[in-house]
Amino acid sequence: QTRHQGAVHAAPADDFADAVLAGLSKPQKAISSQFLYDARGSALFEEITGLPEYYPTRTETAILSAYAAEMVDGLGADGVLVEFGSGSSVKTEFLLSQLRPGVVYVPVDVSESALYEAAQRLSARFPTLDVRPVAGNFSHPIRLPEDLKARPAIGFFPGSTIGNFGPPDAVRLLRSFGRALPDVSRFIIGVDLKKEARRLVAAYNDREGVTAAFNLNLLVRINRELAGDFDVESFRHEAIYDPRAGRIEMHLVSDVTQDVHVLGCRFRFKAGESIHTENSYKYTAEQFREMAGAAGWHVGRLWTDANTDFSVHELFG
Ligand code: AVJ
Repeated sequence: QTRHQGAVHAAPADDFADAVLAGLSKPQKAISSQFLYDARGSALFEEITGLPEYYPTRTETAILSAYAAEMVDGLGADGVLVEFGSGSSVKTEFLLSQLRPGVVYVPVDVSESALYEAAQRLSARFPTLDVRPVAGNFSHPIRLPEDLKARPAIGFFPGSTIGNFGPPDAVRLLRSFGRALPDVSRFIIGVDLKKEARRLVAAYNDREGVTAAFNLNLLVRINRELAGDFDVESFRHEAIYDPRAGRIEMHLVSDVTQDVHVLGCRFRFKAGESIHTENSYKYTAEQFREMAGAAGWHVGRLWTDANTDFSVHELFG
């Protein structure tokens, strides 16, 4: 079995149909993890964040709630907070509650409905906050509103979403965040840390099977949106830790030899053959700092939990 070649890039093809047809045509079938998040996938991910085995969300939340004041110290009333891939902006509230009246919050997300709902909620909770949503995919160049380009800014990228990118892509993404932000900016980013393989695998293979449902939902989505005929029952979720690459890989493994059709194209699976659906890289604090440096950032403070399960880094442009 050669399941370790062929990286899943976080955004080569934005179009779901193109990504699926191209991805299923590769020797190691692979579909980018960005496509796991349809409405059902997003709801299942929310459920994952509350699972006992899935430590990242609760650990990062605890770090943000303890150190929010330090993270945004010095940002004046003319400041801007830019969040990349803001989603529901739940973690952002810790930072927003520490900001001066008049500060502008710019959530950037592909989902316009998520942007709208977050803007409504945050404007109600923080009446003096100026919310200026930007619709866009953070893995493409983002344009800040013209009048904000010379303001002091803090970029925010929580959730260890950076973990979906292997080192070269992570460096490229960090560099593009630097280009999107005003010249002298601070960047606050959450990064999951390397740890015992057993705990990592448990976090991506929970006992309740929520992560399995999250992964298998990709096949349900293909069936619905791309006229697919995947027999979902004949695929199983697999999460493995590759210690050399330092990453969790999620796969959908076919239990049997079978043909599947998507948009009229036929794809063959041998028994045991998989579709690679996600990489979740784990970085030591030193590895992450090295990548940030390679992307042109200066490193600042580092916040972690007592167990050093998760890290929040401060970078400077
Ligand atoms: C949202 C990319 C940070 O890698 O931990 C959770 C996604 N996949 N369980 C992660 C995920 C399976 C998550 N990120």
